[in-house]
Amino acid sequence: MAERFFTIGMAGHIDHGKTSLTKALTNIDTDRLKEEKERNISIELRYAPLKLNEDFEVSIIDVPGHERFIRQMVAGVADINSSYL
Ligand SMILES: Nc1nc2c(ncn2[C@@H]2O[C@H](COP(=O)(O)OP(=O)(O)OP(=O)(O)O)[C@@H](O)[C@H]2O)c(=O)[nH]1
Ligand SMILES: [Mg+2]
Repeated sequence: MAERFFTIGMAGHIDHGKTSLTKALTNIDTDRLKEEKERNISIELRYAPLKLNEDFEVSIIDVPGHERFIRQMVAGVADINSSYL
């Protein structure tokens, strides 16, 4: 089991490549809904694990950027520990 865990909140402006960056890092497509595919937009928050080595794991939270889905965005980022900021 890894000894160090980090969380990355992939939050930001709509269409700025959050989901693309998540996919590039983890090979996980966090836009899985049919509507997300059709509109090329994130609607739900999703998690993508990234195990870097035996001791070091990252959990990426990819959240929507469109203001209409701000509740999903807040739900995703609200629990991120900000004490290191
Ligand atoms: N040219 C260019 N296009 C990019 C880049 N990153 C993403 N895109 C394109 O921009 C579009 C939106 O990318 P997404 O990764 O879905 O953007 P997002 O920030 O997750 O969008 P929302 O979750 O809807 O806020 C897609 O068509 C991507 O192919 C980049 O670095 N360069
Ligand atoms: Mg997205």
